[in-house]
Amino acid sequence: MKIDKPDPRIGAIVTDVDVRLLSDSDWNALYNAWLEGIVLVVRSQTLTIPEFLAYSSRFGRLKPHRVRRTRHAEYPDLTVMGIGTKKADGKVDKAIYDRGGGWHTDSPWDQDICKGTQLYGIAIPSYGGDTLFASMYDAYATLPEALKQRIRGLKAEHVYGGRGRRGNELLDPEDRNRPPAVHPIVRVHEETGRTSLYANPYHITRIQGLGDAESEALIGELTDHMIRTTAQYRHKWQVGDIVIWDNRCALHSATGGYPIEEQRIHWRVTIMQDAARQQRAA
Ligand SMILES: O=C(O)CCC(=O)C(=O)O
Ligand SMILES: [Fe+2]
Repeated sequence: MKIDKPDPRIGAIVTDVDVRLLSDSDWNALYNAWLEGIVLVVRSQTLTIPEFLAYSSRFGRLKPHRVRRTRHAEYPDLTVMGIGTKKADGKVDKAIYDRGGGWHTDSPWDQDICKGTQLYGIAIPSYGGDTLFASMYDAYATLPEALKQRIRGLKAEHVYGGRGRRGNELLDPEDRNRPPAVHPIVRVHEETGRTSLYANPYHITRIQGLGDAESEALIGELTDHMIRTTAQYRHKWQVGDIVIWDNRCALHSATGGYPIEEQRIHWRVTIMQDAARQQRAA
């Protein structure tokens, strides 16, 4: 097994390994490379659904996604991304095509935030469709001191799709108006102990304890800072890539821009950290 880290701040690329046959020491090296690298890419895998789920479960408990209509019928822990980009009338289904576009973390609309998300490349278009990742450790570390002081102790509310409820049409009607989940804007990572910014630009609705205008202004200021970090990794997909990212300390964004007549399909799982760990961190 070979692990490359082109940028020490973000990204680890693993080759020469079959994740079905990992030794204990390779598993430990891989897990640590993920924690340090935030985004871990394992190239050239050939997995069945049960094999992908079994490997994913090594990172933590899997949770079916709130969007029910893209869950796999037989394996609800698995979401299939990218099916149905073209509607029956030939028009683009923007909710499917644009899914994951715009900087965000996954499931901040859930009170238990997820630990990681893992995608497996099944069909990859000939161009476009990259995924971007940004380190929120770096975003926090490079905040001006005055801003660090200002956000200390603040908490923010998040709902699916944020202020515009974007992508809400993917949800079943009974899931569309759930109450917001509340999370601290500054968080300490349960496993690395490092501090990061957690102010999801996409799903955030407001910062508690501030007036509307002040909350909007602060969200804008934090967003500008978060997406400007240079600690970014751009993933160019190949069929057989497994990519897992740490949702506790990174933003990501699908970049779109791939030909509509080509397929871009991924298997996807949401990986949770157990409640006890999260409570300890709170
Ligand atoms: O399709 C992508 O590149 C990313 C999708 C995404 O945001 C997700 O699966 O959470
Ligand atoms: Fe996402």
